[in-house]
Amino acid sequence: MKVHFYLLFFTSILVLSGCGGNSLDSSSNDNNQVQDNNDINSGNTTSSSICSALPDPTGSTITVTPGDVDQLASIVGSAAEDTTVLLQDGTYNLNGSSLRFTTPNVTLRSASGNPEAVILDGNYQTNEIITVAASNVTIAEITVQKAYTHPIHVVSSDQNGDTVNTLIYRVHVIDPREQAIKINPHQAGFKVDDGEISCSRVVLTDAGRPNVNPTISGCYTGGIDAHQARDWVVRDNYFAGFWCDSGLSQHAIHFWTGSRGTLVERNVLVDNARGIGFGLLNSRSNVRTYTDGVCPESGGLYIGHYEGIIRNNFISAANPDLFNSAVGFDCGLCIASACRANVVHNTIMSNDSSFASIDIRYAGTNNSNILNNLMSHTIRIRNGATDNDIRSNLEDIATDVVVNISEADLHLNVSNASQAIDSGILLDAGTADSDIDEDSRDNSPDIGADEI
Ligand SMILES: [Ca+2]
Ligand SMILES: [Ca+2]
Repeated sequence: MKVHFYLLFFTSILVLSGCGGNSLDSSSNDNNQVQDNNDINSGNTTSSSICSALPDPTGSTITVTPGDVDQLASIVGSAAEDTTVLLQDGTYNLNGSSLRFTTPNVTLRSASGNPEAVILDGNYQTNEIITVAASNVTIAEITVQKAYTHPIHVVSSDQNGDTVNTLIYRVHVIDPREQAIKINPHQAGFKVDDGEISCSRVVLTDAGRPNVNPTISGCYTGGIDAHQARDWVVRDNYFAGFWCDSGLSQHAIHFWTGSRGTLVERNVLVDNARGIGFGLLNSRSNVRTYTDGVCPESGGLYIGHYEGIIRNNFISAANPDLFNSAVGFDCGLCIASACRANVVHNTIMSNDSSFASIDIRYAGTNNSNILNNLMSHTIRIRNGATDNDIRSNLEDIATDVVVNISEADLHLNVSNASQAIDSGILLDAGTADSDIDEDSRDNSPDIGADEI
C-alpha cells in the first residue's frame, strides 16, 4: 500500500496551484522540440521490456505541479529519506533555481511516467539543474533541458562522504551548454561509485548547439563525463548530436582519470564527434589510483581507466553537417591509457570519413581485448599501445553490411553480411553472452553488436 504524506505546506501549494498553470502555457515550443528529438530516436533498438516503467513508488510521496516551481528546490532539499517527489505533467521553468539532493534515498520522477510530459527547463539561466550529493537518489522519467552548465551533476560531498547507487532512468537530457551528465568526486577524496544511467536519451540538437560553451577547446560539451568513478553501468541509452562547428566535443560517454570497472552496453550513439571513451591522456594529475594491484602489468604507467567492458553498442555517423564540421567524426571507440578493458562486439559505421573506428592509444592501454568488432573504417594503434589482444575484428567494411546507417539501424543486413555472420571467435562465458537485442549468441558468434 502506498502511503501518501503531505505536509500542510505542500497541501497548501497544491491547492494554490490548482487554478494556476501559467507555466504550462509557455511550454508548447519546448514540447515540440522534445518531440522532434524523439523522432530521431527511430533507430533505438531497445525494447520496451528492457526499459519498462519504474514500479510504483514506495514510502512517502509529495506531488508537485508546475505552479509550485518556485518551491521545488526547497521541496527537494527538505525531502526526508524514502520520499518520492512526483512531478505532475507540464514545464517547470526554473528561472535560475537548482535542485540539490543532499538526503539519501530520495526519488524525483514524473507522476505520469512519461519523460516527455515533465520538463525541467533551465533556459540557460540555471547552472546545474539537478545536483545529486547523496546516495541512493533516483532521477527518473522526466526531461531536463537547457542547463547553463550540467543538467545533472553527481558529486560526493563533505556532508555525506561517498555518493553511491545513483540511478538515472528514462531521463531525457536535452541541449546542455556543457556536459549533460557530469560525475565528479569531491576534492576531499570522497568517491562517486556504483551508479547506473539507463534507458535515457542524451541529445544536443541543432537548436541547442550554438549555445554550447565555446571555452576549452571550443566545444565544451559531451554526454556523460565521469571522473574517478568506479563500477558504473551505462546501458540502453541513446546519445546524439555531440559535435560543434569548430572545436572537438567530448565523448558521448566518457569515463577517465582513474575510473574503473565501467560497463557500457547496448547503447545507440548517433552523429557524435567521439563515441565511447575509456581514458584520455597519457599523463594527468589528480587521478584515482587503487591499492589492490589492479593491472599489475601497467606498473608505473599512467592509467586513465581500469578494466571495464564496452560491448554491444551501435555507433553511427551519417550527418553531413558532422562531417563538414572542423573535426568531423573522430573516433567511435576511443581507448587511451586503458588497461584490461574488454572492447567486444560493437558496430561502428560511418558513411563518410573517420579518423578511427577504434583508436587504441598510449602504453597505458595494455592487456585489453579488442575482439569481434565490426566497423566501416580502421583500428588505429598508436603512441606505444602494446600487449593487447586485437583479433577477429572486421575493418573497412562497406556500410551496406548493416540495415540502414542513416536511421542508425546497425543490425546486420542478412543479404550483405556473410563476412560477419558466424565469423567471430567464441569469447569467455560472461563476456558478451547476448547481443544488443538481448538475443543469445550462438557458438559461432556474429561479428559486431547484432547476432542474427
Ligand atoms: Ca552466429
Ligand atoms: Ca539480434
